[in-house]
Amino acid sequence: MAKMDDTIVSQAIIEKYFERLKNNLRIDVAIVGGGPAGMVAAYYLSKFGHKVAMFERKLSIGGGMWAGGMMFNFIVVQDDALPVLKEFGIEPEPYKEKGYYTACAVRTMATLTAKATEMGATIFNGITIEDVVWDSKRVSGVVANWSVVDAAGLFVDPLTIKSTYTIDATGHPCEIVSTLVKKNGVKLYTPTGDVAGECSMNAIQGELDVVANTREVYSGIYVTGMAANAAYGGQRMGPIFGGMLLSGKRVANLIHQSLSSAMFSTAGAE
Ligand code: 48F
Repeated sequence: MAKMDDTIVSQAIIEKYFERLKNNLRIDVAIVGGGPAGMVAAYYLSKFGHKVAMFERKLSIGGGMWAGGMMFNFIVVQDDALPVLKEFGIEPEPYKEKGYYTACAVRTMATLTAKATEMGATIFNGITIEDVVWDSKRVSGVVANWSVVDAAGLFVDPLTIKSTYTIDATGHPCEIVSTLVKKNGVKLYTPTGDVAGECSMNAIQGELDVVANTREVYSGIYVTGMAANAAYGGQRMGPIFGGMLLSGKRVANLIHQSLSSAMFSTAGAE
């Protein structure tokens, strides 16, 4: 084996990371949150050919999916979501009750991640999005910092990434849209003009709500997954995940339509 030089290991990591960071300063879509909804959106948007970067606060992507229900690491999906799983090459097991399927939570999340990155999506983990870029009319990017800076309570100025569209896929807290409202007092496209807040558990209704609520919530920013139900006041649904997958697919389709329209080309174009 050739003699190893520790500084070449460091140099390789530094060069590759900064190349990736520089290459993602202007993107078509910034996805905040690496749970199931965000990951499915990353896959489909990349498949459409858009430049997509996902920012995840934790080192491990996956959000709530890893833990199934109450840390029993299986998920349940229903008939409607099977085409999405099939697209990813995941074959869930039919349960004895008709219309219900089970899948290993860990394997499902790992596969969604593998396929999204294979399709071209870039993932930045360990990064918290603390704010958006806003010109008093439209959201046009995200403001990023290391999650450890936040955890340590340090004051360190963040860096900015410009994106034609932003997706809030932060799950139950709907963090990015909430920050947008709190800081700027904007009126959202929700019935109240504010983040309505998620309602209590009702799996059937929650699954319908999460797909219906997946949309542009303010100019330039969309909500998907539980963030959509938090924004529009939909119900929660627990460890049934079909709605998350369908919501991720829907937000990708909606943004693809907008990016394909005459209004915007790609974020990379000046
Ligand atoms: O919570 P999460 O899995 O959201 P989701 O995709 O799925 C919800 C389900 O897991 C489950 C459910 C199913 O029925 O109800 O709860 O809607 O993933 C959200 C991710 O966003 C990250 C967070 O760490 C998690 O991995 N996140 C939250 N805020 C930020 C963030 C932020 N400001 N910056 C970066 N990442």
